[in-house]
Amino acid sequence: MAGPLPLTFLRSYADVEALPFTRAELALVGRSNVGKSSLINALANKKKLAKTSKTPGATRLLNAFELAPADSGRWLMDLPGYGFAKVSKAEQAAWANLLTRYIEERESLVGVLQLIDGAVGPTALDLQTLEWLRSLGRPITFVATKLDKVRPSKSKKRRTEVVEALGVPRGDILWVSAEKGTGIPELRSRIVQLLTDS
Ligand SMILES: Nc1nc2c(ncn2[C@@H]2O[C@H](COP(=O)(O)OP(=O)(O)O)[C@@H](O)[C@H]2O)c(=O)[nH]1
Ligand SMILES: [Mg+2]
Repeated sequence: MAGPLPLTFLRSYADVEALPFTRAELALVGRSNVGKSSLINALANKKKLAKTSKTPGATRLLNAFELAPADSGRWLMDLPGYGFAKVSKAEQAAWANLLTRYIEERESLVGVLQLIDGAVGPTALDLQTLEWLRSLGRPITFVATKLDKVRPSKSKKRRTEVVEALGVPRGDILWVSAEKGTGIPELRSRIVQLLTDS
């Protein structure tokens, strides 16, 4: 299993046109507060590579992280989270537009990691997003986050709930805890495979 991913933060982009040519990109998609930034930090085993927040909605740009070596052109993208109610409708629409355009238009996008909050289970918005990703034919890897917050007595039921809602085989969902490190080595291997196979 893979050790920490050699990721460096490159920069943030406010629109899709500003992105340069790359070889392969993988994007983290999920609702605001699902644990996208924490996951990037866990993958790299660095505390402050990606900004995490108790205040959802802090990430409103396309944040590019590059897998070493420098200029490999293999990127992991932290995208704006969806479904954060505490900002204006106009601002929500702007973030959603950025996310939508990136996913629909980006040619070097080889796959999407869709994050589902394991402590909450799939939301209506998660399922709507999934339908959209499927309609675009984007390859999806499912990651259920915050495993440490699921009580052992509830774990079996929650796993079944996630499997049924997403409509995929049990083995297609990687359960992780950024906090405890559970499942992180497996996810690192998967990411390296996806980014270097292309
Ligand atoms: N217990 C627990 N909390 C987590 C985990 N991952 C993220 N969080 C917390 O969830 C909140 C949102 O995380 P963040 O990574 O900023 O989410 P983002 O909005 O999707 O980037 C923060 O308070 C994190 O500390 C996890 O694996 N376990
Ligand atoms: Mg974030």
